Amino acid sequence: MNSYDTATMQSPTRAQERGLEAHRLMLGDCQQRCATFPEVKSETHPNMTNDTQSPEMTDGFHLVIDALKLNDIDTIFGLPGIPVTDLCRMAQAEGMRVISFRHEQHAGNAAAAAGFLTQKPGICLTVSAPGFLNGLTALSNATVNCFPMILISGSSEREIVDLQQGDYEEMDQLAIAKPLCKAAFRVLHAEDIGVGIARAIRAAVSGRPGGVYLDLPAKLFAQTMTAEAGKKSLIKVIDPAPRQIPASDAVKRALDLLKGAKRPLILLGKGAAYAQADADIRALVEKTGIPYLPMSMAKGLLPDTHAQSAAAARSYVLAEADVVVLVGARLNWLLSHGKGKTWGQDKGAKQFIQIDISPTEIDSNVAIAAPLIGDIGSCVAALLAGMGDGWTKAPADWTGAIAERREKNLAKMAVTLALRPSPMNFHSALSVIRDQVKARPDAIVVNEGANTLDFARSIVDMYQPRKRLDVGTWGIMGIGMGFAVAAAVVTGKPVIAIEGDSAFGFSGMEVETICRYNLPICVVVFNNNGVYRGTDKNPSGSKDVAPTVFVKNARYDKLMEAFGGVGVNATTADELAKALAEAVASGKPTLINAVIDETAGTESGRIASLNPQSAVKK
Ligand SMILES: Cc1ncc(C[n+]2csc(CCOP(=O)(O)OP(=O)(O)O)c2C)c(N)n1
Ligand SMILES: [Mg+2]
Repeated sequence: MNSYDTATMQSPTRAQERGLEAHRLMLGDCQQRCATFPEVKSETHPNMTNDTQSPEMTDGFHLVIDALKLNDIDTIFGLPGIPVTDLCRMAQAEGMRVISFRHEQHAGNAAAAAGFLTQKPGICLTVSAPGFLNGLTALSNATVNCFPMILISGSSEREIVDLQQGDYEEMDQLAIAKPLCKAAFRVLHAEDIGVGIARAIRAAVSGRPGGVYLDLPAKLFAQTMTAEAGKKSLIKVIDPAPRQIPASDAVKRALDLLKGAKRPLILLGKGAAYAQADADIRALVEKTGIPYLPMSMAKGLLPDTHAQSAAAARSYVLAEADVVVLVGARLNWLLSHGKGKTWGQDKGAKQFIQIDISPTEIDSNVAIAAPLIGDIGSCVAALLAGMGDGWTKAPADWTGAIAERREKNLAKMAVTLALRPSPMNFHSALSVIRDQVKARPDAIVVNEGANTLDFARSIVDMYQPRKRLDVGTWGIMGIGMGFAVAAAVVTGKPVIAIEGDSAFGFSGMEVETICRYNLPICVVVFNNNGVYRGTDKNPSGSKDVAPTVFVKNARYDKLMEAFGGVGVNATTADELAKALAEAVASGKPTLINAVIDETAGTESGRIASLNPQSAVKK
């Protein structure tokens, strides 16, 4: 059967309007009847709304909303347009929080951050083709970072798309999304919406979390069915992320290895932060006395000021450790793949205990002596139980040697942080932010840039779990405002976004979104006039500036003022401290243009070794 129906042939909006209109009529009819005859409510069958006893109807729009709500999903990050405009409106009308962005990538990043913070899949809603593609970067990034999110995108008509007949925003979105996320589904019939959402939720949060794509063709939204059948078709997902208990022999193998360690080290990754097993992770560190290193988004799982933190002696511990316990941390480029100079290649073989939910992560870069497969909470609990009460603490000569280096490095850093150069450099500006975060440890820090990222990560101490969101596994620019909006929306806590001026540019227009929803976000733009620094020259003599250089002395604070927020131009550490304290205390959307010495940064920040250099001298 040719399934073009007249509604589709005309235009998707007409079809949607009819669906909405039918719903309004039913709603109005019911409200009127209930007001006039209050008793009708109790007498009438719940699925019958009028005197002719025709069954109450529902449609694709409402089934999507009902399915999300049934699964305790109460927020959508998105951007309206055909065919999801009414979905946005109706979701808001039905009590969901709908946060509408200026570009889908930032809505997607917000969904990803919400997923990381809550363990529930964040929802990003986009229009077809271009909107979908804009959201796809975030979906893919979420998958790489193991953040649970669902990108729900409207799409054009299958029959036209598959014959490539040139539909409005024609694109085979499902095929494009599939290799870039953890799972991808399409729903063609309203009665399958419940299953589609259930499958998407499970795929996003179970096992290793990730991004899921859900394709909803325009025609689906106006499809109707009886409310009763619709309700029955929905699925409340039970135990969406089941615990995965590690095998007891694997626990024993890990403990046997750890017992013999002379220079043990614990490495906490963002998987450990995601797990929300904070008390047990802290107990593991403290019971064993083992020094630990947090990856950037695991900072604050234990306060960075903790006596066992080896962050200030990082190179020493990575090179010298003999047994390393990886807790939700992958041996990817961020950890130099577990080998080479960073890991003290001349100092004998290192042995790894790796806790991960995914068995295929093991041996991905180096041999893993003791894999421990399961969810992080269950694995850490099993280790603690296996240790019992008499566990011997890490050797004092090892912890003492680390403490000595740490104190020396911290003292050196304290001197640098106390300096007040003019103009500000990264250290003096970040020392002020460091003090503010210490005063408000519940504030969430969002951080991107190159130098701005690297310096902030090491200078700004975190005190509580899941308070730091940054560029993650890919080192991607553009997460800033999306992450900041999500953090403010899902936690209600103050957010401090520490942004390189280049990094900020990727999502800068979302300051309007921040103002529109009046979110307690203070953006601090580290303005050094460019990518890495503002001093590059164009060697050709033509009038274009160098590719890494921006307009000098730009006033990013004016952007925030344009939408009614507070803008401050800070040229000294004192001005920055005052403006930041006021922003955090007031909760008013604020942007501080922090003027940084344009010569202060270095090319590529701390990953210059990854930057290919030309061998040809011209
Ligand atoms: C999506 C994306 N595009 C480009 C890059 C390359 N890149 C890395 S850092 C960076 C910007 C660094 O400049 P800025 O944010 O001003 O930080 P600064 O070093 O000046 O403090 C860029 C463009 C990236 N990581 N991600
Ligand atoms: Mg810069």
